[in-house]
Amino acid sequence: MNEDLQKIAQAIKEKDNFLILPHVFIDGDDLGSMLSFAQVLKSLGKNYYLYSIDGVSDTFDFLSNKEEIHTTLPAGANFDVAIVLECSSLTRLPEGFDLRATCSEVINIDHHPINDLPADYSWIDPSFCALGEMLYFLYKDLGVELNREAAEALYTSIVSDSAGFRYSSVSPRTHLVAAHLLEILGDISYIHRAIFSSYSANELKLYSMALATLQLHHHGKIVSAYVTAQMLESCHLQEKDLQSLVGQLNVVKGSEIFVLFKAIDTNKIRVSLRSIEAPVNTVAAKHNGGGHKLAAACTLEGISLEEAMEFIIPEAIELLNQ
Ligand SMILES: [Mn+2]
Repeated sequence: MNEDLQKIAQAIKEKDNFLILPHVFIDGDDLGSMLSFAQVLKSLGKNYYLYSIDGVSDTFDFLSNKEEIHTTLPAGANFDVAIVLECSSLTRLPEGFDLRATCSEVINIDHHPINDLPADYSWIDPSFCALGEMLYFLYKDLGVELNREAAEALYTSIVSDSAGFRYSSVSPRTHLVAAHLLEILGDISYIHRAIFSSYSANELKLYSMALATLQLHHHGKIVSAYVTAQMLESCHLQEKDLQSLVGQLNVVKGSEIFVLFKAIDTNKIRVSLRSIEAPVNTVAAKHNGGGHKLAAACTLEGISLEEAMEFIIPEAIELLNQ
């Protein structure tokens, strides 16, 4: 049995008041993880508060109990334990939020390879394709029978982070977990449709604008595109609506690395990297970013979009030449 997991399960059994929070720019994996955790803590008779400054995007409107997620903390809030979800460092927490002042103990769970969050209990395992897949085993250890809501939330986590079981991070274990969730849920087609086939007209408009900036580098092995604040504004969208855009670049035949440049804040260029095989987190790490081998991100400050491209594209080329 996994020792880190067991220690976390024990800590959860002993405490009563929990704060559950993900990193900023919450994604489907965190959302499903938070909502499933809520169901599990409820069945254990614990008190909990779900906190994400980003709220819940329309994509996930189908999730039961999504209204349990709060975008603010009550004044003077204090908890026994914070359960921090895939947060590689304190800088990934909401600005101005003091983790230690708010929570006596910190549980840190992540499936990203690099995680330096100071915590009392950490369980970090990059062999899982989603945090939701990890949590399935924690809930099992806690002896909790998953209800429909928890199964729906966990399935959403796994499907979101694996792009519908398409990534190399998916293992036989992923499918075994999904099979059990499917037994509980019955029909899951509505989850796939909501996540992968539910673009708004504004989103499609933005995608067409971003695709118009498409560039091929290094004999078509690297694909890049960019989005500006003006594009977002003209489509009435926000940065959080861009999460799946970089994945849309992964359709060019023969391409291996996909880079999306986001020139949204003044003097800051956020870069999302995706890859078929090359470890793009090494490129992100050069600029104090992080992520998985095949999905990483970094922020370049004080430079223009053109300069950011001049930095990143040669580094991506170098990676392919290694
Ligand atoms: Mn994840």
